Amino acid sequence: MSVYDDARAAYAALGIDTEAAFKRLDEIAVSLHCWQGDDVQGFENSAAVDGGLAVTGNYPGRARNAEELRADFEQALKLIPGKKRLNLHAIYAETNGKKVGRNEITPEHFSAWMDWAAEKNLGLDFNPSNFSHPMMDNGLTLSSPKKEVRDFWVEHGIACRKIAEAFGKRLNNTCVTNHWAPDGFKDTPFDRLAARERLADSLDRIFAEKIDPKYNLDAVECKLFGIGAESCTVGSHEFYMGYALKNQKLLCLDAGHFHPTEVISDKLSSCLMFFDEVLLHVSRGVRWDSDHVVTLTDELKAIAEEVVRHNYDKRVHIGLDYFDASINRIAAWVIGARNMFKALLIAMLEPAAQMRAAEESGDFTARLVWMEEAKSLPFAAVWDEYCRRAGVPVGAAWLDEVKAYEKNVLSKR
Ligand code: RNT
Ligand code: ZN
Repeated sequence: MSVYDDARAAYAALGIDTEAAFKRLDEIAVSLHCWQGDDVQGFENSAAVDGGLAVTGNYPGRARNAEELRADFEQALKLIPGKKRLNLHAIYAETNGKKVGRNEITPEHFSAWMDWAAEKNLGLDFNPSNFSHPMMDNGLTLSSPKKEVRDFWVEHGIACRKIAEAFGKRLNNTCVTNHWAPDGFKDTPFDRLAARERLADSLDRIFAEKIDPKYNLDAVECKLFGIGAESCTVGSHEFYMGYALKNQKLLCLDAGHFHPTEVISDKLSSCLMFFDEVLLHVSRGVRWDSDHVVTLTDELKAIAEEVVRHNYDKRVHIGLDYFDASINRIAAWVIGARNMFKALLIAMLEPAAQMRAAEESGDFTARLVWMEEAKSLPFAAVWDEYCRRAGVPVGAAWLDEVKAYEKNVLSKR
């Protein structure tokens, strides 16, 4: 008997089918964010990263161009089981050295990405890049009081939706486009409403053209505060919750965008009563930072439990969002993505029937016992088997491959 066989039998004794969990997990995609590979720099040779995004660390080997980023990503893909997608930002356009305004980018500037994604059988997701740009006006983009600033970012948003539509068509795979604007105020604004009205108006203009949801779905991402936007964020949770519901957009919930004890796992069941679909930016907030590498925390497990317990497999689009330049960037991708899949698998292996029965009969003692018992079930053996069947390294063995790649490729940059 292998370790997996033992684990499988232990789960079966509780009425849990590990093989069914494998099949279910195979169908859930996780969208990996390209920006972990190059510290959110993109290929524009633009100034330092801003808009409340702060990437710290100077680990050697950052991807400096599209070829390097794709090669690094391919290395990461080999080490992660499960269905993967790639999430791109507009700043990753390839313009052949030509300066192309963000309001002028077209699907052509992403043709190499599309060819590559088609070859690798990867779905693509997309994001307008409303940061690190001279058209940022005192931290404002879509909500700037200056019409020319708003117009520029509206044109950018429109251009991005066209690119996303092209992704969806070319790959025959729906693209999710996430619209996030860092707009906010360091100090207390007098008129919060005016800024919010301008943001809503700009969004209306971006979304004016209908795009077939088969090709592109738009999501809007809120935030409560950020670096340089401590006093007011224009696109707050209430703003986007209202906007998205009224205008039938997806709501994007980023795990690092709320107050430190506020969790998105608790928001899912409420939001999905009223939204058909939501997008997640799975991240890990630490004090004032919203973007640490995703680890197997209680909150990550709770997010996965919500998806699994309520059968949100098709209604929750899972994306990762963090950036750490202080460790090997490929390892950062692998750690976060493997943890996301692992958390989903653990959730699929919980003694759900026992917990539900205990809760329904009002036996909260038994419910607590089962919740605690779930924490020491042999899921590691099941996870290892999942990795083995997917043809990716088991346990920490993947690190050897990352180290070899670092030695042979990254260290030469
Ligand atoms: C920032 C948002 C946003 C970005 C990326 C780069 O707080 O979370 O999603 O991290 O789009
Ligand atoms: Zn995010």
